[in-house]
Parts: sequence; C-alpha cells; structure tokens
Amino acid sequence: MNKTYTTYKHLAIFQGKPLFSEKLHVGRPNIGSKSLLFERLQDILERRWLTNDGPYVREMESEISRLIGVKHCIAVNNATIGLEIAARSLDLKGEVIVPSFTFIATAHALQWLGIKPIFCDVYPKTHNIDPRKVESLISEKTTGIVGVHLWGRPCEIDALTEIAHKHNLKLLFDAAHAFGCSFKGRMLGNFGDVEVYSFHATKFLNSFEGGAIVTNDDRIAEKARALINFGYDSSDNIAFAGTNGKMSEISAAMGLTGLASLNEFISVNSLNHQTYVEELADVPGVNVIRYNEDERNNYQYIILEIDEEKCGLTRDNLMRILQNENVLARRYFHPGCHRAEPYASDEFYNNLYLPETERLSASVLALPNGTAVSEVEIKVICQIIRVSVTYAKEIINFLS
Ligand code: T4K
Repeated sequence: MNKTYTTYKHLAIFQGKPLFSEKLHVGRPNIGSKSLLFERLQDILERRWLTNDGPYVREMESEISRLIGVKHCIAVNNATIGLEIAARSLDLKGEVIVPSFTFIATAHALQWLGIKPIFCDVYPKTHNIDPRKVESLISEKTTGIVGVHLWGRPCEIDALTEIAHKHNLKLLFDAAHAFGCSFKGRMLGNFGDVEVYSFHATKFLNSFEGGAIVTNDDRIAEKARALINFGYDSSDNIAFAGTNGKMSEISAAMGLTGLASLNEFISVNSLNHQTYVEELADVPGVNVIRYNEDERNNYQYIILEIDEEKCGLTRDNLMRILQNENVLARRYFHPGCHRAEPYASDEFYNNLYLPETERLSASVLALPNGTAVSEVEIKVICQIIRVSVTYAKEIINFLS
C-alpha cells in the first residue's frame, strides 16, 4: 500500500481495486512476547498439567487480583459462561434488567438460564444503560440489574448501586470490554456484587478464549468456584449442579503473556485513538468517541458515531466503502438485542421501542485498533473517510 486518495474516483467502489492489499480487521489480537508464550507452552507440555486449576491459571488469577485490587478472581473459559455462572452465583431469576445496546451474549447468558432479559435503553453520551430508565422497569419479578461497561467506559455505577440497594436487587457488571479501566480511580472489577471480564481473542487482553469472574464477596466467589467445576465445593463434595467453566493452561499461558505487555498495548491503543481523533477532527458528521482522560482506559475500541445529516452518508454506506478498501469496519452492535432472535419474535417484546438503542445501532461503526494496525494505515483509513464524506453526494448518486 503506497498510495492514498485525493478524489472519490480513486475509491475501490468506483475502481474495483482495494487500497489495502491485506484485510485490516477490527479485533485483531494483541499477542505480546511470542518467546515467552512458547516457553510457557513448553512448560505445560513437560508438566503434563493441561487444565483443572493448573499453575498458570492460578498465577493468572492472582496476577489479575493484584492488578485490579480485587479479592477474588476466578478464571473461566469465556465470558458468556462467566456471566451465566455469575448470574447463578447471585441466584438471579425471574426478570433482570439489561441494556439492549450490547453484544448479544449479555442477553443470551440470561435467557440461557431461563431468566427474562428486560431491555433498557442507554444513555446517549456514554452508550451505557440509562439509570434514569432502569427504575421504571422494575417489577415484582425483578431480581437484578446487569450494567455493561461498553467500550470500557464505566456505567453510571453510583446511580445503579443506589437503585440496586433501594430495591434490594443484585448488581452484576458485564466488564467484557473493561479490563484495565477505572472508575473514580478504582479499577473496574470492584463494583456491584460481581463483574465479568472477557479475554476473547478480540479483547484488549486475550487468552485465545477466556474470561474471569471478579468479586470482593467471599460467598459469591466460593459459589462461582464450585459452579465452574461441576458443582464440586472446596471439600470435594458435589454441592449443586455446576457446569464446566474452567480455563485451560494454554489459555492462561496466553493471558499471562498478554499481562506482561499490558502497558505496551495501552500505549499503542491510546496513540492509535489519538491519531483517529486528530485525523477525523474536522470531518463533519464523523465523531470518534472519547475516553475520560482522568481515568485509566484500555482504548481498545475505536468507535465512530455517524451523523448522516451532517456527513451525507449512512453508517452502512461508509462501512461498505471501507470494506471495499479491505478495511473491515464492523457494526458493533447491530441490531439492538431486542431486535435479535429469540427476542424479536417473542410477543413479550413486541411493542418495545428504545430510541437511543435504535439510533446507536444504526449509526455506530467500529474501526481497526491494536498492535496489528500501524499509524500510517490509520491515516489512510481516515483519508478514505474524509474523501468519502467530501464527495458524499457523488458517491450516493453512484450507489443509488
Ligand atoms: N459481553 C460483551 C459486551 C461482549 O462484547 C462479549 C463478546 C461478551 C459479553 C462475551 O464474551 P466471550 O464469551 O466471547 O468471552 C466477537 C467476539 O467473538 C466476542 O467475544 C465479542 N464480545 C464480540 C464483540 O466480538 P464477532 O461475532 O464479532 O467475532 P468475529 O469472528 O466476527 O471476529 C471479530 C473480528 O475480529 C473480525 O474482524 C476478525 C477478528 N479476529 C477474530 C478472531 C477470533 C481476528 O483477527 N483474529 C481472531 O482470532 O464476535
């Protein structure tokens, strides 16, 4: 890739030839030191201890507890299972209030347990569950609230905590995006009754697949630890019906390798974010979401909000233009959960209209970030966006 665009006629939607010869993905994993990883893999094989509370899993759990300042960390094989186990540890049932603007796993984890997700709208500024709307959704069947720290930006934790206390509800945070982020100087992972991280390949910290349940509550931790291991308690008795949520040693080896490079990941992500913000600053209708610089952030998500009226292009048009250039921008998260199955055809949700969720799920676009994308590539991506917006009319004429 050694050229850039100055006019719309150069765009691949006109020319057919993408500017980038290799695909640029959203969610390209951060790897860290390959040699450290290979050493650990060697250890695992020599030790012949592959899973079930192995030494690397324990090391990863204690390293995370230390970094986050949280009492208990229970590594799991993915965050969806983590959410299910967290919900079981809290004895959630009946109805649980959850934002609709999130990855579908947040809702499905509840649904899978026979709990009815009650979809709440989000606050336009933060994209997170709107506490002002939560209270009106509480019924006799409500047992809990799930907040999602979307893009790693904290929910309105104080307001949600107050509502949960007032109505005697459990508070669970889906912190899938929020490893390494803080709220009022304290690391996310310490709030509500329990929080759940994701360490999926696409996340800031990855363990191939994986996640962690974190809590400062001894009882919840004890229950969660038994639940990930078929229900076996610490005295080797089968206390209740559990599942298999255990993280394997190979995943922990990857997680520990990433943990050793966290500062590098943060500084790369932060510089990338800054480049996007600067390069797109004067492009009308294209707004890069910001992070609160008084807090710790992982800057993992580059999220654009596209204002069609100002930029002349819909989010989907812009995505199509970028994808033609091999920039695989993603519609995170489209549609809102309440518009996805099984909820969309469940008559319980028939009349549900969540204006902010509808707006955001039609206007938000995620762009590549992380250690796999270079500053030059980011500048070119921004140039493609700039040219597309400048020549929006010509492009729309061509597309229609
Ligand atoms: N809560 C929230 C708020 C979440 O966002 C998620 C997951 C969860 C809960 C559940 O966490 P886990 O159970 O997964 O631990 C991906 C991920 O699979 C999912 O973990 C993530 N959120 C979600 C936002 O994104 P897809 O359907 O977008 O995945 P896919 O395969 O299309 O990959 C996404 C992009 O990443 C592509 O551009 C390709 C790239 N990629 C992906 C993988 C797996 C790579 O470059 N390398 C890879 O190894 O769901």
